[in-house]
Amino acid sequence: MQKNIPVLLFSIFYCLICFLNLAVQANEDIFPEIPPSVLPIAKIDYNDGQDPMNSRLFRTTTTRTQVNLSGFWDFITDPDSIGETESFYTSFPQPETQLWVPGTWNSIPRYWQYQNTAWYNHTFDLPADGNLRIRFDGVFYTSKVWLDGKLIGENEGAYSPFSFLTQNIEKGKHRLTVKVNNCLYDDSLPKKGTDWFPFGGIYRPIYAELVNDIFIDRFHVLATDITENQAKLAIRVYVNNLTGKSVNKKFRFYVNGNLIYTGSHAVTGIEAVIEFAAILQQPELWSPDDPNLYSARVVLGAEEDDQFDRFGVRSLTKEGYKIMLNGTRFKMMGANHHDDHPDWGSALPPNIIRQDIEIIKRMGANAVRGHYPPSEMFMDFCDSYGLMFMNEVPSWQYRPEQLANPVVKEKIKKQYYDMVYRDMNHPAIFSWSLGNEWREFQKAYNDIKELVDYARGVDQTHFLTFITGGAHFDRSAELIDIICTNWAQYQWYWDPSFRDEDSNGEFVSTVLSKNIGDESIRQLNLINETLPDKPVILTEFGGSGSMAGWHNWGNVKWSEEYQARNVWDSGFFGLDQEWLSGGCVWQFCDTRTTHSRMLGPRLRGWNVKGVVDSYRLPKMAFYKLQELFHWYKEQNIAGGN
Ligand code: ADA
Repeated sequence: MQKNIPVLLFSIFYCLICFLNLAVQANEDIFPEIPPSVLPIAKIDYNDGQDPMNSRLFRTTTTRTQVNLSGFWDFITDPDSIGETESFYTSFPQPETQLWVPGTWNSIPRYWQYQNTAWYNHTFDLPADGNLRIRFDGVFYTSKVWLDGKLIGENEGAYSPFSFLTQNIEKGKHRLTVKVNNCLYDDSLPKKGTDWFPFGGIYRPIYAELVNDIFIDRFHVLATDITENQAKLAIRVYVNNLTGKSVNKKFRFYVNGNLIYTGSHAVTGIEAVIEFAAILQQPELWSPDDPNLYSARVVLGAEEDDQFDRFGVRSLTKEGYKIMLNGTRFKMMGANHHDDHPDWGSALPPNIIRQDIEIIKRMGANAVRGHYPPSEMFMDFCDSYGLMFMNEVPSWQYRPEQLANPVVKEKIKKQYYDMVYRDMNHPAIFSWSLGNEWREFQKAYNDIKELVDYARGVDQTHFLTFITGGAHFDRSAELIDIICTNWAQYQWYWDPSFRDEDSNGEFVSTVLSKNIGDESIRQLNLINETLPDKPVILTEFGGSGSMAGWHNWGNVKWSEEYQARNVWDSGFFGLDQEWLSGGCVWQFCDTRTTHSRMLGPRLRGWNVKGVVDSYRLPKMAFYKLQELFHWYKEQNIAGGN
C-alpha cells in the first residue's frame, strides 16, 4: 500500500493539472482575451519627449519656460455669490479645504452634489520676466480669472482649452484666483438636465508659460494626395503677434526631427495665419490596426518659439453607403465613452485614460464616440493605440426652440470651431457631430442648415453629422455626410426585443415586444431605402442597464444576462447588415447621472448601461461584445463582408 502512495499522489496531481488545463481552455474558448502584448502601441520613430505639463502625451515646446500649476489649491464654496462683492480675489478668505487641481469638487464626499459657485486660489513662482500666458485645458462650466487681484479674463464652456495673456510680468511669486460655477441653463452647452453629471472645477491640466511678442498658438498639418511614394502636407500655422507691426519671420517645419520646409513669411495682424506646403516621402499610413504617427515641429525665427504636435496619414472616404479607410471598408466597432470615474469624476488622470483606452482595445473595438471633446491626452491615446474618435458638440437633446435661439446657435458654433481648431491633427478623428438627439429636429431644418453651412465653412476635410434619437430621418439628412442614429432606445426604455432569424434567414425581432422591435427595424430599413447612398452608423446600440454582479434567469431587467443579450442583439445587427457601417455600444462604463435624473430609470442614481462597471470591471456584456467584435474581424479577414 505504501508503495502505491507516490503513484496515487502523482495520479491526483495529474488529474488536477488536466482539469485546470481544461478549465483554462474552456475559459479561453468562451472569452477570447487578447494578451497585452498584442495591443498595438504607437508607431513613431522619433522621441519627442514627455510633457512636463501633463497635458499631452509628448512635449509641446523646447523654447518656452513653463510652470505646471497642478497641485493642492485653496478652495471655498460661495453658495450666496458674495465672492465678488467681498473681493475674494484681493484677499482670499479662510479656505474650507485644499483641493487637487486638476480635479472636480464633486468627487469629494463633502461637495458630492454641489452645483453652484466656488473659488480656487493658488500662489506660484515665475522663474523669469516676460509675457505670461495662463493656459486652462478645461474648466466646468463658467470661470473668471484674476492674477494678483486683477481680472485677466473669463470663459464659458467646459470642453475646450482657453488662455489669458498678460504682458511684461516680473519674475517671482504670483497669485491666481479662479471663480468657477457649474450651474447649467436652457441655453448653456450642455443644457440643464443633460444626462451626464455636471462635475464642477478646474478639471483638466492648467499651466503658465512665458511667450515672446510673436508666438505660435497652434498649427495644423493635413495630408492629401496620398500615394505609396508620397503625401502632400498642407501646413497652417496660427501665430499671435503682440508687436502691432507686420514683420517678416522665418518658419521651419520638421517631421520626425528632419527639416522638410524653410521659408520666410509676413506675420501681419494680431492673429496671423501662415500657410505653406511640404512633401512627405514614403508615408506610413495610420489605421486602428497599424497606428503610425509622425512627430511635427514648427520653429519660428532663430529658435525664438516652437511647437510640437503629432499627425497621421490616412484617407477616410465614402463609396455609396460604404465608409473606406485607406481604401478598405471600415465598419465601426466602438464604445461611447464619458469622462467619469467614482474617484476622479470627470478629471480622468493619464493612467485612467490609458486604462480605458486599453480596455476598449482589448474589447476588439476600433472606435470611440464621445458627447463632447475629451481631453487632449485622451485624443493622443486614441492616436497612439489606434481608435477612431467621433467628436461632438455637447448640444444634447435641444428642442427646436432652443436650436432657433441665436444665443444657443452661437455657442454651438463656437464649440464646433474650438473642437476643430484643437483636434484637426489627430488621425483618430472620424467625424465632427453638431449635436446629439435634437428633439423634433424635423421642425428645425433652417437652423440645422445654418449650423451645417457654418461647420462646412470651418472644415471640409472630415465627415460632418448630427445624431438622431431612434431611426427617424428627414430631408436634413441630406445636409450631412453620414447618418448617425441612436437605435438603442427601442431596447432599453421599452420591453426588449431580441434578434432571431426566420425560416428564410431574414432578421426579425421576436419574443417580448415584437411590435417595437419590428417597428425599429422597419424604420432603419426605411433610411436605407430612402437614402441608399448614405453610410449609416448606429451611434448608440445595446446598452440596457445592468447592476454589476446581479444575475437572473430569463430576461429580467437590470440583470447582466438581460444587458448581455441586448448588446449582442443590436451590435450584431449593425455589423451583419451589409448597408450598415457598424456602431458604438452605449456605453463603456457606468457613469453618474445628473441631479434631476437620480430617480426614475437611473438605478441608484447612476447610468448603469456600462459594459464595464464604474471601476472598469467587466460585466457579461463586455465579453459578449468582445466575442462579437472578434467574430466580425475574423470573418472580415477571412473574406467576409
Ligand atoms: C440617449 C443619450 C445618451 C444617454 C442615453 C441613456 O441615447 O444619447 O446620452 O442619455 O440616452 O442612457 O438613456
